[in-house]
Amino acid sequence: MNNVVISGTGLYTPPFSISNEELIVCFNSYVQQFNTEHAAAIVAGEVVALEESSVGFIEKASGIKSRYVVEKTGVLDPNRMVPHIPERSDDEPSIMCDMAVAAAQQALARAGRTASDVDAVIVACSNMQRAYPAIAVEVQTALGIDGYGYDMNVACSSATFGIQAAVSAIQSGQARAVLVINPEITSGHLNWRDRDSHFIFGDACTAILLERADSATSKHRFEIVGLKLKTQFSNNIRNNFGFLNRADESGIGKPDKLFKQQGRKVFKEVCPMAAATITDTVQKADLTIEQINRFWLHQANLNMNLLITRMMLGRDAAPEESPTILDTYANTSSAGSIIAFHTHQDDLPAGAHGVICSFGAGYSIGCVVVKKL
Ligand code: CO8
Repeated sequence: MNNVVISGTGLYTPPFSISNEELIVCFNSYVQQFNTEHAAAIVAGEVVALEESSVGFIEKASGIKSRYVVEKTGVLDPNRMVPHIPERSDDEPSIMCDMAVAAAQQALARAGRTASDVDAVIVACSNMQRAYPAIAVEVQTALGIDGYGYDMNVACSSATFGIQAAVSAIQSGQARAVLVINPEITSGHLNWRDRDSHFIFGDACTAILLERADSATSKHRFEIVGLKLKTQFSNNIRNNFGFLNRADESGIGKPDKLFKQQGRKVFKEVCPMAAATITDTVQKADLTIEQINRFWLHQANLNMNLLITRMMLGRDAAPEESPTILDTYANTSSAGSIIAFHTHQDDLPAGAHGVICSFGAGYSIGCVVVKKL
């Protein structure tokens, strides 16, 4: 079987950033407006008054200071709190395709490859903007790749599960090189009016080029030396948006058609699962956890990452051992661990080992052990 390397990565960062301060001004103005409009019903006990959000809570509970979005005026309008993303005609490239192409071109350039070297495109993310045709096929055509493409969704673990699919295709000889691309427009399916989660997410797109190790020439090669996927069903992170919604009018407009979670339960249940999965995958790669120079962890919550590394190492990880990008990007779902990998890899010497690990809805955990060549 062919050995496989990650030979290049790319990152598209949307043009707009929203600070916690900006977000709170909008959220609290919405709360004040709601409570004023429903004052009589609140006093009568018929409606529960909404509580304000705060910058201090967000930073302490999550470590998030700002997030990028594809459009911010709609999000920050208290009467709207949804991004303005105009529908495009069928003859124009979709917005997800545009983001994917930008990230993919960077990954190809970093790997020293062109479209003619690639046989497949996997677009893997939490939400596709349409059911079909697959975004991946549109991206494949936009990049000029003669091969095949398909979409897949494993929520926050879409990128690592996509890496596994690419590795299998390259190992078996089905493809020479595969692009795995993660366009996350989380701002479109976040409930910006929900105090518990309005601050959590941001938009971004990452791309990863994987290819046969024996023909890769990039300076940025990471060999895949271990890989494990794990899933366990949970309702604690859920989004009930889907094509059957229109078949029951009573559900239209309910908040469960957007992201919802039991954040505290997720925290408690996912941290030990992630720590155990990483430890097991590292051991199966004939390594010890102490031999891992870098942990590119899923970027949902700073306290989660501190706890997971402490559980594995028996001590606090140094900031450079477990890089943080969620402070400026927030949780970009499947793109998070790949943004950390993309932005914090160039200082590693040949022979260094690292772990890319995602965790999220499903539950789903994807762990990839790599060696810098
Ligand atoms: N401002 C002020 N106070 C608040 C706020 C707020 N915004 N929100 C809650 N509080 C208060 C609560 O009322 C509570 O008060 P009290 O103690 O009086 O009851 C107190 O703060 C503590 O509340 P919590 O217990 O909820 O707070 P936590 O410390 O647990 O922090 C977090 C909440 C940040 C949500 C934390 O639990 C967390 O990060 N959990 C993990 C979440 C996670 O990793 N989720 C993964 C989801 S991502 C994924 O799988 C991809 C899905 C697909 C993408 C969807 C895109 C939209």
